[in-house]
Formats: sequence, C-alpha cells, structure tokens
Amino acid sequence: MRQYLDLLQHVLESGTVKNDRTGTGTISSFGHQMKFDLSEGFPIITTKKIPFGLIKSELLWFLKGDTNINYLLKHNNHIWDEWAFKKWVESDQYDGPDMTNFGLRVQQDDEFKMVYEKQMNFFRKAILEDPDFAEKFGDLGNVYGKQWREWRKSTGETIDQIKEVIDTIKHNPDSRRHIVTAWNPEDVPAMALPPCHTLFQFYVADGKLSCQLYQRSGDLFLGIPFNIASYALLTSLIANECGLEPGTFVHTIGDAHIYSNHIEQVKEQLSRTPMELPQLVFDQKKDLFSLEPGDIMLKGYQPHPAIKAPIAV
Ligand code: DHF
Ligand code: TMP
Repeated sequence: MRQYLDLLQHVLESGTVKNDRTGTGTISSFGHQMKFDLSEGFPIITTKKIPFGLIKSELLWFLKGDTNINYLLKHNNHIWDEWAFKKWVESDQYDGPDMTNFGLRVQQDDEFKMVYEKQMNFFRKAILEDPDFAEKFGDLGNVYGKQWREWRKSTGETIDQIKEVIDTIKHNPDSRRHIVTAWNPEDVPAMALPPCHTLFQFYVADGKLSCQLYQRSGDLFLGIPFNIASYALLTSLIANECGLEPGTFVHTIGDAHIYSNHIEQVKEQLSRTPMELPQLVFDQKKDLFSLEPGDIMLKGYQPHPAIKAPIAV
C-alpha cells in the first residue's frame, strides 16, 4: 500500500491549493495512477481502519441496481445519508429549520449541529419507517446502480451493463470493449452527486481478470480507500463469476485532492507503518446477484486505529 501513501505525500508536497464546490478548500493534483496486484493480498488501507462492512453493502447495493438509501440504512450504512438529506431539505416539502450549507455549518457551529442532528435523525427514521417518504426522498436519482443495471436507451428499453459485460468476458475474453459507464450526460444535472467513479474496463489475459477505473474526482483521505477496496472486491467477484483468477486493479484518478480539514489526519497516517494485507474470502458458489454482505469477509485484517475526519458535502 506504499503507492497510496506516496500519492498522499506527493499531493501534500506538490499539489496546488484549489477551491472546490463544497467551499472547504483542497490541495489538488491532476492525473495519477496506482496498480494493485490482487494476488498479493486484498488492497485495503492498513494505516487506518477502514469499515469493510460498509464497502460490501455499498457494492452489493450498486450491483442490485438499487439507488435508494433505504437498503443501506437497513444494513446500518450511513455513507450516503447526507446526499439524500440534501435533496430533501432543498425540496418544496421541507418546512423545518434552515439547513442551507449544513455540511460546512455543522463543523463550525455547535448549536446548529444539535438542530441538524435532530433533523437528520428524523430523516433516517422516516426513510426506515415510512415507505412513501422513502420512495420520494431516499432515492439519490439515477446514480451508479441505475446506470450499471438499467441504462435507459432512447427507445425506452434498458441495458444491463453488468450482465452484458460478464457475458462478453465469458464468450469473447479478448475483446477490448469490456466497458461499464456510470457517466450519463443527460442524467448528470438531476443527480445527488454526479458519479465520481465514472467508467471501468475489464481485461482478460493468462486466465486472469484485470480492471481499470477512471475516477474523475478523488477525496484521497475519505473516498479513495473505499474506492480501492470496492473495485478490488468487484474485480474478484466478477472474476469468480467468469471462472477467472483476479489480476490487477488499475486505479486512474483525475482531480486527486486532500481537503484542507484532512491535513492533520493525512500526516498522522503518513507517520504509520503499513501492515500485511488481508485475504478476501467469499462464497464462490453463489452467483453474483444473490450474494449477501455476510457471504464476504476479510481474513487477517489488522489495521492501525481509525482516524476520524469531516466529510465535505
Ligand atoms: N463526498 C466527499 N467529499 N468525499 C467522499 O469521499 C465522498 N464519498 C461518498 C459520497 N460523497 C463524498 C461515498 N463514499 C465515507 C466514505 C466513503 C463514502 C462516503 C463516506 C466516510 O465517511 N467514511 C468514514 C467512515 C464512515 C462511517 O464509519 O460511517 C471513514 O472514516 O472512512
Ligand atoms: P465533486 O462532485 O465536486 O467532485 O465532489 C465529490 C467529492 O466526493 C470529491 O471530493 C470526491 C469524493 N468522492 C470520492 O472520492 N469517492 C467516491 O466514491 C465518491 C462518491 C465521492
């Protein structure tokens, strides 16, 4: 995992100070690539504890074609809450206290934080207990799951990109067209967050399945560790489905940035020594679409303690 730490160090030392949509501010650098040989162990960051359970339920949620946070909340996964909440508080139906810019205000104002947490708890409860509310406000729009499994054609039919790519990997492994894209220009304006991991390609050689991801924007401290583990898991699951061994995960990032309020956390991480990588274990007999989070686990994951950081909304 030296590559990840080297990238953190590089951006910290040579990045450009750059403003961003969230108003937080970043240090940023454009165009980076990491390569992880999946036969050397499962690439999950060991210099801080990553909640792998959240990565499993998020990936299985994408693979189901689901875009409603209801599934995630049922699995105790809160990583997408803020973006659904944002859609709700910006809608006509919201008549509670002003939540403008809640992501930034919650970090600066303790009184506001209490009001925000009350609203957020009400929101989570409503998503879990009120199906009409969940249908309206739990949905993030046409995000990953929708584009992967039900890309809409101009004729009104849909394309299941995951099923099609598995089919072509099996029947035409040498193809140079094993592509899945989440970036749908028509849908971008209505999305809670336009896809960060925008396009991936599979490659078959020597009985191994490799995958390269193009990620347009990467939050190096919070998002990227999740993205690496998530795509390493996806590659392993698809490889199994196709009767191949997992090969390499190539991670290409456009705007690679460290948020200004993550700098101390990054320095703490850089002071730590990486541990041995764990092994991925999962139920290889189950088909991809019937896997449950409990069918997947990591053996021998012994990371350094977690490091908390605020997320930019
Ligand atoms: N926005 C920003 N600014 N950065 C992101 O990484 C990001 N990622 C999104 C949605 N929007 C985003 C989806 N993925 C966390 C990690 C990944 C993720 C969303 C959130 C996160 O908060 N991770 C915490 C632990 C969270 C928990 O335990 O509930 C961490 O410390 O890794
Ligand atoms: P942006 O749409 O303005 O680029 O903001 C998205 C932020 O979320 C940016 O910091 C990148 C980060 N992000 C990740 O790093 N990985 C992810 O999987 C997601 C969804 C977001």
